[in-house]
Amino acid sequence: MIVYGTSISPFVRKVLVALAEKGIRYEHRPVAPQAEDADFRAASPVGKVPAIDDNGFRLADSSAILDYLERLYPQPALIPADPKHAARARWFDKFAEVEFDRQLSVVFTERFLKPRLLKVPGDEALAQQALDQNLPPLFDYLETQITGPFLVGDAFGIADIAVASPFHNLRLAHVQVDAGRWPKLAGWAALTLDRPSFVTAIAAPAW
Ligand SMILES: N[C@@H](CCC(=O)N[C@@H](CS)C(=O)NCC(=O)O)C(=O)O
Repeated sequence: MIVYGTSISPFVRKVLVALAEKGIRYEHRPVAPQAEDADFRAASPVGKVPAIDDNGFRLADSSAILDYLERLYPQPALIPADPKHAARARWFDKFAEVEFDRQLSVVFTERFLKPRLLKVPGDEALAQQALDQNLPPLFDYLETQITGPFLVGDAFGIADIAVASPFHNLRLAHVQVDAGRWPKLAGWAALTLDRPSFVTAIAAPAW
């Protein structure tokens, strides 16, 4: 299986973590979003990362890819069997992308991507607004949801993968979750990012 996409993308990281959790061998091609690479563009019609090519079966979108991996390699399960747990896991997967990553990517773009990679100044006011106003309500919500080591049920799964993945981008932007204000969230994020699968995914090449 070929996995396309830079490892600094939280969505690519989701796929790399799931592959590591399931012990699936893969070849990683760390292309940038919208790269001209023809094989990548064949797998990702709109040029977003991640995408995969599994012996000619091409697929984009981290959630679709995680569903595919789960059907192909059911063990260890990353999507709960219990209907309510499965539905909540999907909710967190969507929450991570639609609510959480949208705000967090402002911080990541202005404090990391622009100054460090694109070599242009970031808009610090935008980053600070996301940190002061937009992210805290989302952190407040997550703080109420954490009752143990896993976000849903009693096993690690896609909810943990999807929500923890963008937290590494906060680290890249030198932002720490305030453990005084959100102790459960800070503890859960640190524990999850320390899992061997996350360590492997984070160490994967970015370019
Ligand atoms: N729903 C997609 C989102 C993927 C996504 O937005 N990836 C970003 C990088 S983090 C991207 O490729 N952006 C390029 C673009 O929007 O043109 C997924 O879960 O894979």
